[in-house]
Parts: sequence; structure tokens; C-alpha cells
Amino acid sequence: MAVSPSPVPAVPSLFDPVRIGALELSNRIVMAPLTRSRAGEGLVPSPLAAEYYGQRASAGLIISEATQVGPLAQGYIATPGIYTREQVEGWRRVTDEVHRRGGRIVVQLWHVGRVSHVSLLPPGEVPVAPSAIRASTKTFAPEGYVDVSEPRALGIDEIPGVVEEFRQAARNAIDAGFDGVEVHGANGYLIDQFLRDGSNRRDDAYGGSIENRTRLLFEVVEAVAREIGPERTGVRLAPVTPVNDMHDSNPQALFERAVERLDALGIAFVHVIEGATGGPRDNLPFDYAALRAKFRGAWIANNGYDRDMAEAAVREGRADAVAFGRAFIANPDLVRRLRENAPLNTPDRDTFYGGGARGYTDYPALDPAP
Ligand code: 8OZ
Repeated sequence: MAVSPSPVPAVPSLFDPVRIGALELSNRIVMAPLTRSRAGEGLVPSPLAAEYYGQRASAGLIISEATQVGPLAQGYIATPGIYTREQVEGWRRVTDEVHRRGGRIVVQLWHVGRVSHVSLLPPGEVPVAPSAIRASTKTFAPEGYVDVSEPRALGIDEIPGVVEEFRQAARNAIDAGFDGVEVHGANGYLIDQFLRDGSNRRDDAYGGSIENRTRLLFEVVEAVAREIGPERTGVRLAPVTPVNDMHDSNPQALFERAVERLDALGIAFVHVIEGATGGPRDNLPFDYAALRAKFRGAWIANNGYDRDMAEAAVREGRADAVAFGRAFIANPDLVRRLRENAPLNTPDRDTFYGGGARGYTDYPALDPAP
């Protein structure tokens, strides 16, 4: 009797392919966006970045380090941009290398808003924010690890310019060879600052009600999706992370509405950091299943997952894919190591940010299979 193999396994595994919008992933292991602060002159990704990302091309999907959409969008030293021709050409080297090695890569687009320091901005500029409230947080600037600067509130007439920067950056991303874009709506940067009422005290159409506070997210993602297609557009959210001095009076209602609005745009994926970024997963109660129920596209889960947790999340349908951060810093062949249940290299914190090849492109892969 002929038995035809089913193309979609009834119970998916982390190691099965999956389609996310227009992207065909060879497995469900995603490389999370990771700031490495190694961009060169002009905030252009270095040739080493092509090697670093290329080494990790066996990930089902790579999400690039956060990449600024314009000069005021920068908040840390040596993070790359995607708003000049030289930056686009630098990224082209990266995407070519990842594709040559069979991988998929999207760029994470960010605007840091108030999480910046005057020394990182053009002369005379200060950080911009929904409201003129300084965050109690620090950043890496040329002079060291410093308190962020006092921000100014964006005028309502300036908001279309921010949306336009994201639109143009998304166009540049496609020109640079990226397979798509992830809009950074997490971790206390500009879009998250508008979402949460701890940082947004505006009394115009972008502040106050949940509808108003989700407006910038919606407008940015709508502009990006219109430019490059919703099937190549995703968003990262972190509903309860406290990083960068963030809090909200009702995160469940806020983020359910945010995801509902993203669903209406038909975007490819939502990528959610569960709990405190890089920290405890249970810092505040939150119903992630209820959040996911608002969205019909692909769901990427993140934060502190190990192999067993990730496999269970995919098997039980809580996520279509799982993103790993620090494990990908230290293990270029993380997918193989997870598949073979092989030991993992330990990441070295001292080389996370800045520097050259050490702690960047010199983590060893397993020997080739005999
Ligand atoms: C670590 C250091 C600097 C930036 C984030 C882009 O938290 C970041 C970031 C992380 O999303």
C-alpha cells in the first residue's frame, strides 16, 4: 500500500522547516538580534560582520543586530545604520554571505528614542522621546558607560518624519539583500516608549488611550509593510520587560490591542520576549497564549529557552519558532549542536560589545561529521 508522506508533520519539531510569510525556513531555530557594537567608520557593518553572520547561516532565520534608521536613532557606540549608501553596501556583503551559505536574514530596524547620549548624536541634538522624561538607564558612549541624556518630546509634526525613516530603511534593507525586516518595538526604545504609559505622557493623538499609544507602532509597521510587503515584515515586542526603565499600568490590554492591530496589517511574524529581557521570565504575570490568540501569522518566542523548552513550545504549538540569543554568540553551529544534543560553548561577556574577531568570529564549531 502506498503511503504518501505528509508535507507538514502533525506534531512539529524545532528541526522541521516552516514558512514565515514569504520566508522558507529550514528549521525553527532563530538567531535573536544581538547588539555587538563592532560597526566601522560611518557606522558601516565591517567585513568581519559578514563572516560572523555567515558562520551562523544554518539558523532557520537570522535577525540582525539592531540597526538605526537615521542619525537620531542611535543610542550606543558603533551600532550599524542602514540610512547611507555605504551602510547599505556594507550590509550587502553580509546578506550575500548568509545567502551563499544557504541562510535567511532580516534586519532589525530601531530608533532608540530617549535611550541615547548627546555624544552619540549630531552636534546640538538631544535624544527624542514621546515625553521629556529621562530614563534611569545607561548606555555605552565614546566616554564610557554613562547615564542617558535628558530627552525632548517629539513634536506631533515630527512624527511623520520618524515613520518615513523606517519606510526608507525598509526599502534600503531590500536593496541590501535582506529577506525582510523586523521592527524593534521592544526593550524600551522609541516605539516601546510610545506604547507604555510609564514613558508616554502625551495628550495628543499619540498618547493617553491604548489606541493612541499603539498609533506610532501601527503607522511604522504599516509604512514598512506597504513598502516591502507584509509577508516580509515582522515586529519584536517585550510586554513586561523592565529594561531601560520601562513600565505600564496594564500591559495585557495594551499588548493585546497592539497585536490585534498588527494582525490587521497581515504581517509575517510577531517575536515576543517573555519576561525581563535576558533576565527572569517570571518578573510579572502575563498571558502570552492570550496574546498569541490575537495573531494569525507566525509566532516567535524568546528569552531563556533551552533545547527542551524550545522543543516543547514548538511541539505544543505555543510558538512556530524559538529565538536564541547568547547561545548563538558562542555557537555558530547552534542548530547542529541542538539537533545532536551536543555540548554548547560558553559565551564570554567581556567580548559581547566592541572589539574585533575575539569573541565574535572565533568561537569554534564542532568538527565536521566523520
Ligand atoms: C544590549 C545592548 C545594547 C542594545 C536591545 C538593542 O536590548 C538592544 C541592546 C541590547 O534590544
